[in-house]
Amino acid sequence: MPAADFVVVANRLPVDRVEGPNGEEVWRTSPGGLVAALEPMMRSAHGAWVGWAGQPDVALDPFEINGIDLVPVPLSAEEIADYYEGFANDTIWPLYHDVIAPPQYHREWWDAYVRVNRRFAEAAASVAAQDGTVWVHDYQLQLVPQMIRELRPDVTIGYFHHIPFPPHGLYAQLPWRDQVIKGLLGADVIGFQRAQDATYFLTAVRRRLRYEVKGSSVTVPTDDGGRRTAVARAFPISIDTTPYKELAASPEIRARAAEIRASLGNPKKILLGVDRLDYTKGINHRVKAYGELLEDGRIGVEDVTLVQVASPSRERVDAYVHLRDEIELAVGRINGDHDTMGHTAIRYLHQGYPREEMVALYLAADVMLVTALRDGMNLVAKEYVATRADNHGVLVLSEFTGAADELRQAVLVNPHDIAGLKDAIMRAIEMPPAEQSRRMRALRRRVLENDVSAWSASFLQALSDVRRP
Ligand code: GDG
Repeated sequence: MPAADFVVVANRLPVDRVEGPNGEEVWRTSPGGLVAALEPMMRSAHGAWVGWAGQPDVALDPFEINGIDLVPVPLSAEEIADYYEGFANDTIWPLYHDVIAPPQYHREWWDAYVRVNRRFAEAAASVAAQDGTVWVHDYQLQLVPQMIRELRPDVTIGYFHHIPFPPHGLYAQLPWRDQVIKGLLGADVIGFQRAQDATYFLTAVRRRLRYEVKGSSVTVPTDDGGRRTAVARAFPISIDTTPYKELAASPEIRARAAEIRASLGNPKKILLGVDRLDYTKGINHRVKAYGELLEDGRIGVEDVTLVQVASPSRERVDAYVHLRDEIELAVGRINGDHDTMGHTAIRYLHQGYPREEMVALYLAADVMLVTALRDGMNLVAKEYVATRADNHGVLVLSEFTGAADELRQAVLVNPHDIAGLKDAIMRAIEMPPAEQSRRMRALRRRVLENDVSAWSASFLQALSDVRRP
């Protein structure tokens, strides 16, 4: 494999091992906005993607799929438990999402995180071409920028943080708080979803390391007694709008949306939630608000149905096991109290679906409920908007998502305020078509103009500006 001018480093490679037509195992690319955004760049510059292939205890040689060179990083089952499920998903994830669940601090998890981050950094350093560019992604790999810089001072390093960065009062809990920000500062550009996240990060840098911060620039001392500049600012991520627009226009998908409505008994209004089953997404708050509206008699099951897709996620982490129990208990109670033979209150689906079915659901939904308690961006909100070509439909959106900074014409809510959330749902259900259309038009303009390729272009531009000012 030749040296790569452009290297992406992410926890997962953009592929899954699936069963082929003759029962044999084959690789299939997993569709995602990130892959779509980076594919053109990966092909034109010679590109490589470094990440875990998704199977524990398997060592694989680099291979190519659809013109992208993939460099698998092996992880043992124990490392997945300690580095990924442990430190990434049970320490950093809850701490960075406002401690909605209590973060667990374990020194063995941290040790595994350091060890695995070093392995990713070594893999990236060994494939990057002289003076190449490396783009590291997300909270699983916060130490990688600095580790790559030590190994390969010639390369330009970018880092993008997909989740929130917490206020200093919370960040300060982290026993390894100085090491983590030093790790991130190894990058030339550190990208965040919201301006607020960048501000919190810069505050941590000033308070903990006492480095000089001016605007979005940090002066970082180097080992040889010199100094360099790192830039930390917001680059709100978006979606690849093309497949959503195309699927939404397809007659088969439109027919499927009508079929979904019919199978729910053709209620007047369908409310929809689509989330990974995660405590940050506010699924329980949404279910509670909807249940109370039924209880209060403000809506009836014949008229308004809630469809909730909660796709399985992190099922070996305790907090997720408990969350699932809580949600399913609440849904079961509400359905038990309110269902009729012909109508269900909540159609709850603990399943993952192909993208075609997701788009059919978006088309069938009159109201999209995004009630996250904290969310880096929330792409579901943008996907819903991208599919609403007729400018109908209402997005109810939590203020605590990155998307709320951009999607100001949504019905914005504080999901902790159940009374306010109930009123917002009623307002969405009753919103006149002219108002829906005025809001949706503005939302669509925003999402379609700022798609994921605009996002990656602006990040890469900032990266080349900082390296060659
Ligand atoms: C992290 C940050 C940030 C979900 N269920 C199914 C399915 N999905 C797709 C959605 C959407 C994606 O997964 C979820 O993206 P979100 O942005 O909503 O949330 P996270 O997974 O938490 O993502 C987040 C994001 O990174 C990007 O930076 O926005 O804040 O937490 O695309 O459609 N897709 C299919 N079947 C499902 O069942 N096909």
